[in-house]
Amino acid sequence: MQDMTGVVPVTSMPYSQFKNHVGEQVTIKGAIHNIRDMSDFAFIIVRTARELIQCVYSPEFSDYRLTDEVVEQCSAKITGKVVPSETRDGSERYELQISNIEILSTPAEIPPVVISKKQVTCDLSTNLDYRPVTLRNPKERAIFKIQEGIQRGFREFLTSQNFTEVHTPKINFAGAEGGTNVFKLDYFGKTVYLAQSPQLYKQALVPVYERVFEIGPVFRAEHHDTSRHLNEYISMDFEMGFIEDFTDIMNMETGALQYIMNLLKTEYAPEVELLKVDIPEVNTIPCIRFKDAKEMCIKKLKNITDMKDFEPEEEAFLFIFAKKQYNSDFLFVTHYLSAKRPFYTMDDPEDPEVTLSFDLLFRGLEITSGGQRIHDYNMQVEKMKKLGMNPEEFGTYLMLHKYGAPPHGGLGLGLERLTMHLLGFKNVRYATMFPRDINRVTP
Ligand code: AMO
Repeated sequence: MQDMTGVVPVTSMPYSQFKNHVGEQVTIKGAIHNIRDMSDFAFIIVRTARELIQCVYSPEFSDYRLTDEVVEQCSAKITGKVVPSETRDGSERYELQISNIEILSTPAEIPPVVISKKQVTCDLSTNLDYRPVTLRNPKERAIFKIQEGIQRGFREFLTSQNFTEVHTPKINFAGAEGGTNVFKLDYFGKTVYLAQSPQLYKQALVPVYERVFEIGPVFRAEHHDTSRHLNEYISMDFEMGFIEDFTDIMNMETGALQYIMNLLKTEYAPEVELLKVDIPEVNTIPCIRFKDAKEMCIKKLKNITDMKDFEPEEEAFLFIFAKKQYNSDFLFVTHYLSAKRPFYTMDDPEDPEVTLSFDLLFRGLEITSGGQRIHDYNMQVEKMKKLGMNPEEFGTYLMLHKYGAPPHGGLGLGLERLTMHLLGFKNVRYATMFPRDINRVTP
């Protein structure tokens, strides 16, 4: 064998390069996505990693003759001459006049769902049942390219702001968020829990790195089948030390969202165009206190029963309010009731009934929770006792406070929820590559 050089040349010519090779023979590798055979010639659409490339077969172009081996979903190496193609709107496009097709692999069966049309038209459940196949549809795969852009933007922005990327354990000694939605696991005879969030660990890392972030899976044992809850989702978290107050966290999130939306516009333009994504302007994000927002909702909407949180119709109303009043798709709601926030949340010293916390609503859906944390040891132990928790069970978490932590805070942003509302989906599963919910653990 020859020595490894560390270089793997791209063997497929990207479509963006075609304009520099008009009249030349080039080679692309991809899957045969669609064949439209017109007896004396055929349009063969080739799906490469991010593009669909139109290739045209005619016996006039070369000695190559199309065979029955060329079927949809076979992998192939196609060689042809780059020529400008005729477009209805006169826009500049190119196609390949095929001079050879080398088959690299052949599918054993025809896919059970049609993926070569503009859109996958089967119902959601069937779409998810055949996910490895339906994801090949350009619109389906574009969803997750956009999702990649969101994560990438979050990562790039925070890295530029001196955050250190970390990975915390997903098998934990306790649930971090309280409530009943925690998965229990038998761990060599001991009961342990799947991480509901990286909360306890990201806080522990503040005295180490000052600013940390994590993008990773978290688990919630949601017992209901809703359009916005998953049992496993990707949480984009950060935590930062030496904050002046919790508005530092909200400012940092605003910066991250500005960066993400800009990145999508520039580097994800093909997917934004394909999915007709309505990218929100993020200039400044307005803030409203929970109490004021609640009063407004009660005045405008009838039958509000939950006084401690928002019901979906209140969130929808708050979106209309933010849009009308501030022309914003985002709205920070602050100072949630202490009774509704987890044990690590800092109460407002001026009014201990409320917390120094916030949610971010995007087009009427909660996509983020965050706030300032308790950093004082005695205060944290007291709060745990008040909530009926046993501080001894949280000994390793409390090392953070016991051995000194700066004022700090952070947030968690649900990746699938942000993707869902950015793309205008009614169900979070459309924005989840391989969803896990109460009825689904495959594929
Ligand atoms: P919270 O529990 O509010 O806060 O979760 C943060 C964000 O995660 C998303 N989310 C979900 N997405 C899909 N399916 C679910 N079942 C689900 N549950 C939550 C939402 C939500 O806003 N530790 C805190 C964050 C922090 O304070 O740093 C936490 O996890 O978008």
